[in-house]
Amino acid sequence: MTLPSGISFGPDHKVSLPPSFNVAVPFIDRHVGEGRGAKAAIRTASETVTYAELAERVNRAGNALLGLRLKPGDRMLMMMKDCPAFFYLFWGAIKAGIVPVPPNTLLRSPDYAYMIEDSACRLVVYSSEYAGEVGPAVKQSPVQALTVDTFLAAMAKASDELEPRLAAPGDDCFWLYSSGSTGRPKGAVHAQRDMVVTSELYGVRVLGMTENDISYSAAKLFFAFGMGNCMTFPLWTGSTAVLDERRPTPDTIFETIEKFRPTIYSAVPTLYAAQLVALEGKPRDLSSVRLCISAGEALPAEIFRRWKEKTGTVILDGIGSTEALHIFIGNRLDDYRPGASGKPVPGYEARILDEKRKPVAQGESGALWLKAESAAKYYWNKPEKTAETMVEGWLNTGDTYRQDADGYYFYEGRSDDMLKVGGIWCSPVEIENCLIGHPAVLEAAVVGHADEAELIKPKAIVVLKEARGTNNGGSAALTEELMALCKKTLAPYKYPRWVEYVPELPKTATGKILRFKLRA
Ligand code: 3UK
Repeated sequence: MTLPSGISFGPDHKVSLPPSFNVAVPFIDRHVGEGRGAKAAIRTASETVTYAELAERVNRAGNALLGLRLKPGDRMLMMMKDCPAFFYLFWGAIKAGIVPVPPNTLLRSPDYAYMIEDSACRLVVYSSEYAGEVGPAVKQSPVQALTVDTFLAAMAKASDELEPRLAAPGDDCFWLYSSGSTGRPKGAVHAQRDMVVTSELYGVRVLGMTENDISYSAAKLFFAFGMGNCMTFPLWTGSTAVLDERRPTPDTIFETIEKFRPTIYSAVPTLYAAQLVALEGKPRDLSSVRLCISAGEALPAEIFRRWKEKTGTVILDGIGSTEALHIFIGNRLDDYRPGASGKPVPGYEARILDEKRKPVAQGESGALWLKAESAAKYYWNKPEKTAETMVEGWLNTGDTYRQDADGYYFYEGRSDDMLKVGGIWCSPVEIENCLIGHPAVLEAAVVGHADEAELIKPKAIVVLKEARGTNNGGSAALTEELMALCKKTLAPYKYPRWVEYVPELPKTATGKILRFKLRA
């Protein structure tokens, strides 16, 4: 692929961008001039959007946002399902200089209320499916809120011409919220430059994506992993993205693959495991897929092996993060190792450091630090978290890693208590607080526990107020109640899959729960 005019990468993979530009131009507007106007940019079960239609609707969306009195630099929260309007809002905002913020759509109203307040956003746009959680959050604040359908009606009346708002490569472009083990979600502020870097270095140089690819991601667009694979990279290469708004299950996924015949498929390990179970019952046609990508949590070697055996396709595992924007250590089709995260993506520098922040000897494990040109600039409103995580141009990933003699990186766990469940962050503290809300519960600790596919899910260890008798007072009925309470209060994927009842929890002298003693 020839790079868009004014953009180049040096021999060290460092990007060079015009001092003043707007990233919507190379990702959206460029394609019409390059002859792709009639080509499908997006395909869904109900429509196909061409590159010419996309460019026009992005302009209308930008104008509609300006018409709602948003000004350059203002934030706009978008809780949206995977649909073409996600592209219109996201890129229309960027082209108008407005900062789009697409949160996880599985969250609950207190999370959204917090994000509305923290971001001081001027507008919330949401798919009507999420009204139950977004509605109560917007009622607590004076912010304007619209459903996507109302916004689409405003777009229809707006002009289809929009001058891009010029910015420097390092100017704020969009945010992504990421959760922490304690405290509230952190808004990672990404610059104009960042999507150019991930698309070229990982999308083109690692995946080998071209104009001829068709991408489909079961991981949703709000997740930087899905956003890269199924929006940013297709738009960068002038290829096609397939969107399915449904909750992904093996059936919906196979149906989508058979119908749209994608060449690149991405999902989190939990979905590959579920698909493998479904493939036992019924063979499916995956012949269009040239490569699969996995991220969010480590892909067990056994899932890699069984998938290859069943489908003939390799799954490329890679570690990415919200802060780095996309995958920075990854396997490649011409160089992979099952069970490993792979090797650093060209242009990204990784270091494994000991407690004194000195590099460990090869083969030893330590904290993984990363230097990335696509790294978030800072966390909004969180100078202390920023100072802890982003140090002299390096990102502290919070992961423990080891590099083998052949140069492959192996994930060895987190340095905090955070869990990845289905590839998405999950704080044990949040689940513990929910469990303590049950009248029978005195104390609770939540840790990660491997299921039959070797994937981590939350397990609760509970002390009851009446902790006497069989099973320390616990029963199957109470376990059901506790699970139901968590499913109702928290994002549904966060409920504990197992509950164990104990007479007491191991603690430090100061009363802090020793979660590591409970991980077994
Ligand atoms: C963990 C992995 C082992 C790891 C993400 C691809 O997951 C993404 O972003 P998040 O901010 O989480 C980042 C953390 O998740 N992790 C992710 N991938 C792997 N651990 N093997 C993996 N392959 O703890 C990391 O620090 O939610 C993934 C692209 C974009 C992303 N944002």
